[in-house]
Amino acid sequence: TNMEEWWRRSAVYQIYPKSFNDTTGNGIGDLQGIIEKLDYLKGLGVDVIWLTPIYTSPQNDHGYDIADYYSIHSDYGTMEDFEHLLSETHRRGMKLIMDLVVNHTSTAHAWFQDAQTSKDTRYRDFYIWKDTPNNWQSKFGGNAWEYNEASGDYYLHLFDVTQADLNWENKELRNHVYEMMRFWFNKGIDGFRLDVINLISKDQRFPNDDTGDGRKFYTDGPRVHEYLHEMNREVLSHYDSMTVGEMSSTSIDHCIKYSNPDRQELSMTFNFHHLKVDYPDGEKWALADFDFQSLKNILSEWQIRMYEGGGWNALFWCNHDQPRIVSRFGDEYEFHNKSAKMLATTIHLMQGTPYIYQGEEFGMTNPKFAAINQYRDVESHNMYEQLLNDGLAEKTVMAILKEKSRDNARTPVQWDDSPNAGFTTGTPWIDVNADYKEVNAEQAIEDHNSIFHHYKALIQLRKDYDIITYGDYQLLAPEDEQIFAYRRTWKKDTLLVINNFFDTETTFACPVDLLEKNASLLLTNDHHRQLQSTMKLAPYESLVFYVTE
Ligand code: TEU
Repeated sequence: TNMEEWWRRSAVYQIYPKSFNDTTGNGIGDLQGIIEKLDYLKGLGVDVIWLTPIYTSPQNDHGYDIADYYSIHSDYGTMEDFEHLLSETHRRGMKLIMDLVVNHTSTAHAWFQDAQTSKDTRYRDFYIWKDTPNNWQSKFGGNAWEYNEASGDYYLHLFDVTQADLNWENKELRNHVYEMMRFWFNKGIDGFRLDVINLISKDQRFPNDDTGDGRKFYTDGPRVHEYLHEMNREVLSHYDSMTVGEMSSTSIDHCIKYSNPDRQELSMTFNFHHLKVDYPDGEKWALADFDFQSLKNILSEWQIRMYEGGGWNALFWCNHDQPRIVSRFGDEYEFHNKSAKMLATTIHLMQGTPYIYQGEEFGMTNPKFAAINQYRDVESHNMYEQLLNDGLAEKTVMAILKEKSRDNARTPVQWDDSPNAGFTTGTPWIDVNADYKEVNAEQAIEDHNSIFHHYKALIQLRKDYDIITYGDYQLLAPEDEQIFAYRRTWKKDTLLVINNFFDTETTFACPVDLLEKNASLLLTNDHHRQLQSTMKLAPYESLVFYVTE
């Protein structure tokens, strides 16, 4: 197994272009806006930039509904702007990956426009049609089948009604996808993030699901590994690229298969199990504190079993679908700085490739919208209706959205304390978080004790210490109700990572074998100190020691 690939040592920065930086004043971020901020990203130390979809799209799901894979959405700029962005990124020694959305297209895509006209038209078989729908549910609420008047059949849409699922059983469709991927690679991009890629192979019997919503019939489906291996052979193996598969409700066994290099599928996988520890009984649209023991157990199990199986994890707390982590598992008030740093340390020093979502690096928080018309996300609006129909009070529904909506991650990046946080001179497409005068990038760069400088230090540590990339993982104090501590081991080195996840003091007992050796403090969010047998930890204190012989 080759462990030398560049992406194993990289830190990735995710950009949601619509909310990143607007240079035209239309309230929507654009590619020029990204180019303006490349020096900022270089200053942070990131190696790779991932752009969420920038292709031509009706924007019903903000670009995850693609109408044309070969052109740039006009709000974001032109193909020349994209080429300029790519060369400016490369010129600074960074790489760029695109989002590949091929589980579905927009119903505005030319293939679907043709396919919907009749049962025997050219692109009919690129989509999934049935004369009677089964009971599968859309992930955005409601039934997953939509009636099409013109042809008298139903088409499958696992997401929005304007996102029609593609039929991967069709070899011609697959060839079109591979050709499109080559088009982008030949422009010089460095890889892809693959949207819900573990959903592309559906059980062809399309059975009713008597005990669920249908997901067991298409999650990590019957032919998914065959398709990804084919994609690797046809496309990926011909380029020095990285790929990260977004895996919905997946398993460790499948992720080992997706990412073990011997199988020639993908570089690494995202999974979401550690972000469901605040879903009571698995229900996203309900409120609960996060279950700290589950969080430790899930992250540890993925660390250990992916290591043993030769798989590779993408490490992350945040993306454009998740609420802000400091508002979620940290404390955005009294301990904003300390808890954000503690959370960053916890995830960045595990094995895998870390991802930072725009604004996370200086501690952006959930916006706490008070009115339904402040929300933009189709899922939030669907769930608002559904929860009201279920009989919940409006107040309760709004309290749930405030914690759970994907729009929590989608407010404009707060660059400085000028109007609209420096994001736009116009009216932003979604409201700016009211805390931008205190929480913004400019202020964070100036303050050497800021969250930003902590992220920068974590990225640098990964470059300086091989153990972060290669070491194995052991959970310490597994039963402790407040501490998430682990040790990494690599050759003669040990890394000891100690995190207090709560706002009260506690005590950590250091493993005795480490006390005799020479330990140095690599990073903290508190005061400088030595490794001792019993250590009192302040609220949200985080300590990283390096021990070598
Ligand atoms: O998300 C897939 C996915 O399953 C989610 O995280 C989804 O947001 C969640 O189930 C909703 O509760 C990906 C993209 O990241 C997301 O933005 C898109 O909306 C979705 O695919 C469809 O393309």
